[in-house]
Amino acid sequence: NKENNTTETATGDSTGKRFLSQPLVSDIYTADPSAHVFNGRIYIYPSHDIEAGVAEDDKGSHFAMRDYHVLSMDSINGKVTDHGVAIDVKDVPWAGRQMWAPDAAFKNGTYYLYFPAKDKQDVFRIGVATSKSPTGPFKAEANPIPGSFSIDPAVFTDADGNAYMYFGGIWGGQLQKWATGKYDANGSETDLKNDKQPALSAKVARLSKDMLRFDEPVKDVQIVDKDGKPLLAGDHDRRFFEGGWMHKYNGKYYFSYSTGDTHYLAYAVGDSPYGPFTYQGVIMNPVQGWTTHHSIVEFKGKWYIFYHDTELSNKTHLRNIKVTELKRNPDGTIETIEPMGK
Ligand code: FUB
Repeated sequence: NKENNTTETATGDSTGKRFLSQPLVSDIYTADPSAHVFNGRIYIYPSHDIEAGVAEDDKGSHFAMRDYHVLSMDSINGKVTDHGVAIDVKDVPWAGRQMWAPDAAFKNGTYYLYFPAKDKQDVFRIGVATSKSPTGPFKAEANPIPGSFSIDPAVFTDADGNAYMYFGGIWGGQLQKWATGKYDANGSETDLKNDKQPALSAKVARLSKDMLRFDEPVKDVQIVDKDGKPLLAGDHDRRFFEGGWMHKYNGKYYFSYSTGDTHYLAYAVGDSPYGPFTYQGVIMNPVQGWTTHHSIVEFKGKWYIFYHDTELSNKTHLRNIKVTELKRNPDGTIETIEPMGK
């Protein structure tokens, strides 16, 4: 285990840029932080970025990660412990490459790690691995979750005990290749190329009681505007791209996500875990780096957003995770965060 000190003060790099928060760890590159509070401690399940020497392309081939580390801390400004390798791609029987953004859940004494990876046919699937400890090591199931596809699983457990997986991502995340319900290897590498049609939706499915399977057919996560009309594919400032997350506040369901090529973290609110979700606005303006990805968690009465940028490397595939407070207005709307400071 390694420990790092962290504070939540604004920092600047050698070029004089201002950053709202500083990296939580600096001896490995980390991204896509999914944070949870288990037994009063914060556990973070990030991607572990590496320099794999793969050329950059629109498919995200340069994000060639091979394992996951779990990080933890007992307070937001406290020491961060790196618990080492929790699972390696070589220990996942079905996986070929690219361990992308994971998430975790806890139920009945077992911790579940959910993760996307390309299978041996180079198709993204979502796997699950289990452990009796929040920090692993995690043991992978022999096969990906049946019926799973694309990337970025986020598992939300509602007050009634039902757990739902939100997932999906367009472009390199391959969601557009599943538009007909079957994988089309020759499908577009970006989106459906029809800006006037409703945008591709994130997906949601309730998980089985054992947390290892989908318990129902996968459904669309519909995001609509204030008039109830689906956001269109050409609406790049607002439409879903990847990195979905669900949290509940005052009885409302907040679905938040990245807009990808326009680099916003946006959110939409609904009355049920299935939506529809009405677009509300931007949670975070663009960070340094192409990707933006987050999680939202309540800890000791305050809400926090974990996110990443590229402060340490200034390279889009070598990212570092950060945290800052998430503030809300009295009506439940979220204040927009400026990650480069003010
Ligand atoms: O880390 C690889 C990919 O980059 C994630 O799956 C996306 O959400 C983006 O952050």
